[in-house]
Amino acid sequence: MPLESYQIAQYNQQHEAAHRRKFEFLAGELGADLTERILAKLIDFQIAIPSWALGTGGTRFGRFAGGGEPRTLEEKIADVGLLHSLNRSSGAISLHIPWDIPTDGEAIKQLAASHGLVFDAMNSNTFQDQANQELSYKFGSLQHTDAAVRKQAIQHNIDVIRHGEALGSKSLTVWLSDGSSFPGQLNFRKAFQRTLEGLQEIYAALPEDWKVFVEYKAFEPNFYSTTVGDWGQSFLYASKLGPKAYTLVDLGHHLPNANIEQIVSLLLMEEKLGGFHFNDSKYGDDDLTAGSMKPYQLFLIFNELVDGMDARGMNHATDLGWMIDASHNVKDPLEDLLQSVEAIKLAYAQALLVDRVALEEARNNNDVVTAQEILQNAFRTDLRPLLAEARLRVDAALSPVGLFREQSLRKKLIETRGMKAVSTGL
Ligand code: LRH
Ligand code: MN
Repeated sequence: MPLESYQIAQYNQQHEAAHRRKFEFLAGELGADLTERILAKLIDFQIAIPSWALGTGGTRFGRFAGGGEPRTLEEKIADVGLLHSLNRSSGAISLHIPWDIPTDGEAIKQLAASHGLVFDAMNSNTFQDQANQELSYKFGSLQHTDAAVRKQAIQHNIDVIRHGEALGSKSLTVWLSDGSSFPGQLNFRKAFQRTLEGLQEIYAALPEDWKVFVEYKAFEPNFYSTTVGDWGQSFLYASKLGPKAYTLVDLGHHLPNANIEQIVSLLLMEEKLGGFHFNDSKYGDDDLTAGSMKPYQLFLIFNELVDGMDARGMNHATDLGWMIDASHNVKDPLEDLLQSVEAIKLAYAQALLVDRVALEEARNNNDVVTAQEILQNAFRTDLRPLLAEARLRVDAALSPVGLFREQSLRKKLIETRGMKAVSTGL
């Protein structure tokens, strides 16, 4: 492990005085009760790291590896363990099969536990053809007109569930790239029916205490229709499948200017919101750092989440799947993930700051200005000292990126793994 706990303690000592000043001032503004309530919520809130985003990402135009990337599942677990030691907020890893097949489930489970990690949702992959694969997914998987291709895809998802059971995971995310690229290519009704039948066979293979997340996406890699193309279609599948099926909201999977916070509030109200793939985007499924393009939207999404989850008495930390799904084309993958976790927890903390009684009163009085002021005051309150204090109280780094840089951790990873080390994933 390139980072020891004494190095974190030493770093925090050097930076504690400045932190204490900022934190004391903020706590004075918020009051002790609210401060402690938000701190307790922040400390419990863990975000799963995608195993496919620990290396450098790329596009069809190019990929510029940064060196020291994890070459095996064991090295990926060590990297997520490093993130978790820096922010004590990344206590889970979400695996993608077959990019990360755990050959020895028990050994992998113990290795993860030694880093304080558990396994979040498993991800299947029927959007690529593997070398040893018999039938191609060129024209889709569960929607395919050929029953043998559908059978192959169903079996793959069942295999992924079995891998997850060995690791202690409790959920499966199914993202289907299925769709069409030209008008006339696909019978939408039959594609829906075939996909539903396939998902029903996968659903039937779920252990009693598991969930399945149906992830929707507007376009790419198909550019005319996507068979699970929006929240309505995902909601339809999840409703027809049964109580263990939910929708999964990847922030980058919407058409421009979609009101994602409204979608979230309704899926939560209908008890069909399963979880998130957090990232940000300006144009398409850009998979950029969470909160890097539209931080106010991320806050508004958490504002609906806190409101809707409290309305149903849900546990913020455990009742939904909190996961990142990003790709790092120009940034250090680990620094980028640290920034995403920070942005997500900042939006959550700001949502916890909202005075919901005053907000409802303003809404009932159609006092639009006051309602907006209440939200923007929370969004414009700098709660970063609160996030730093939450980390300090659990022996994480006051500034995770700061310590990652100060300790030259990427350089140390390159020294052990080399510049050419390449990670599986996108
Ligand atoms: C599809 C997606 C899906 C993953 C893949 C890596 O765009 O968001 O969640 O399987 O990215
Ligand atoms: Mn995703």
